[in-house]
Amino acid sequence: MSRIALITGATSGIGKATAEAFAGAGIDLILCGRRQERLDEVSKGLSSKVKVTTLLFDVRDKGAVMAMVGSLPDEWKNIDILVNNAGNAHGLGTIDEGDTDDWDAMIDGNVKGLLYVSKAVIPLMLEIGKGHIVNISSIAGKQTYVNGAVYCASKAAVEVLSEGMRLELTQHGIKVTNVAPGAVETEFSLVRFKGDEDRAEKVYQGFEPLKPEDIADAILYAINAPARVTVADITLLAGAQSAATTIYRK
Ligand code: NDP
Ligand code: 8X3
Repeated sequence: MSRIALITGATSGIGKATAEAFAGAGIDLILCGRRQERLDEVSKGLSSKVKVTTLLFDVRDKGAVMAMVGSLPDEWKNIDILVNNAGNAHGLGTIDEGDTDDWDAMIDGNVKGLLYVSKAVIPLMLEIGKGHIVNISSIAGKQTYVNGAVYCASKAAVEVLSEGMRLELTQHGIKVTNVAPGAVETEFSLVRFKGDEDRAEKVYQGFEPLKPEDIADAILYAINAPARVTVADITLLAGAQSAATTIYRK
């Protein structure tokens, strides 16, 4: 029987690459995001390989998360894999000068959003007595960097939530994997710098950043590991990267 995965943030970057990798592995997909056009586009590209359905919601909207996951028809309710990927950085700056709307977006999306989606999906996994949750953290959750305190704090929270979920859920046959990527070229920097393409491009100049597919490969490895193995934590840095902000550029 084929597995079912629910992926948040499937409209772009790591989430989209994960959807593609899962489709290649024959995993049926519940794709989530806030941009219906993008969801339709990704869905159209993959529906020749696997069954695909889409859910449109903002992870920050508790009511919408519960309603949309609750609206899944019975044949989609047996979710085997949840990839909590939706999230972004918003802005880069000191706390005294920080924009509180940016903080809300990061803390509400990266932390509370991940919690809401997990709260909606975990009972479905408990009912079938199995499951796998993959939380996308970041090297920023392990190492704080200048001007990134709030984003780093949001990802440190993801690291702690992964640990907490593993402590709570292992006894119920549900595995939890924390994935912490370094610099991956996606729409991440474009979002962080509010559409400033030149600034976003500079983040990835002078070295070869990770591709979203590299992270998808690691996720696929974790979810395909034998029952006796829990892949608890994976950190992936770019080849030229030795720490969150230490990157050797040519
Ligand atoms: P992208 O900007 O390319 O993708 C972000 C995805 O998250 C989009 O699909 C977006 O979809 C979705 N999303 C963002 N906010 C919300 C929200 N409030 N509600 C629902 N969906 C939301 O960036 P990445 O692929 O790089 O980011 C994916 C994850 O990886 C994030 O958690 C990020 O923090 C993490 N990460 C990224 C790294 C990088 O260098 N790129 C490194 C380490 C971690 P839509 O706009 O359609 O809602
Ligand atoms: C994204 C990677 O180092 O830019 O989480 O924060 S970093």
